[in-house]
Amino acid sequence: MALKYYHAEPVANSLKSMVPLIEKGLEFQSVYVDLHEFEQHADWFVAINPEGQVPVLDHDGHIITHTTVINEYLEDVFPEIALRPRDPVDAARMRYWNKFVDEHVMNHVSMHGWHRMVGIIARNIESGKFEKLMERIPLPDQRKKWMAARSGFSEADLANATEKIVYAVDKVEKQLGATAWLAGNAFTLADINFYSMCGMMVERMFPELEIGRRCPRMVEWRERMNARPAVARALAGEDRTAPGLRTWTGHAR
Ligand SMILES: N[C@@H](CCC(=O)N[C@@H](CS)C(=O)NCC(=O)O)C(=O)O
Repeated sequence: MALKYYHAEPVANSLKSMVPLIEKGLEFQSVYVDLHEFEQHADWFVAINPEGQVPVLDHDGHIITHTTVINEYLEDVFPEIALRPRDPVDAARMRYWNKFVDEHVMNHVSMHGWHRMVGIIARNIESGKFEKLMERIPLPDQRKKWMAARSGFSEADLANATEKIVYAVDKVEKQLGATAWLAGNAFTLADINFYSMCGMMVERMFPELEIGRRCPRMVEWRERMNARPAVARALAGEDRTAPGLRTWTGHAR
């Protein structure tokens, strides 16, 4: 049995499937894909994932993509340490939250992240070179996102994204008033999902929301997440996302 996990820095999607791998005590080979070098669009990587995105799980040669799919796959194949409730009603609750995070949270937090961070990377690349890099991006929407990051997202789009994030944190806060974890009284993939996409960084990204005051239960939940050894181990991976740390050198494997 061999597991290989292709990923970038331990944040957002790359973190979201790394935590279950570690929670389940699975041995896996970690393969770092350098987004700053556009390795996700290089031939060697697109041969593995034609969509040119991280993360990717390779299980004995079976390629699994998209974090929610990867995480459910891990539950199906390695059920011993369960992160999905065995009770179908509770499992449905977990999937409700996963759907909410995937469809209504991830893209909005991501837009702010791209605006602040990826924008710096994109603007550091000289014209001509940038357009060439864009041609290699397999997903049309992803190409548009890179171009928007370079020119800057509109104020209206950013404000709309913030509004959706406020709705999401208030919704989570309310849920945590009723249950200890998002999908009920057990820690599940839904907690890992919201934490990776929003919960771990919402205060840092949006100080103006005063999350500490607005969402005290979410802050307490986040501390419980941080205290999990698997989360701490995943976060200990090298983080090279800070803008300015890297500039594009133009060589892709
Ligand atoms: N729905 C996908 C989203 C994957 C995704 O957005 N990956 C980002 C990193 S967090 C990526 O590869 N970005 C680089 C790019 O698209 O150029 C999943 O759940 O895995």
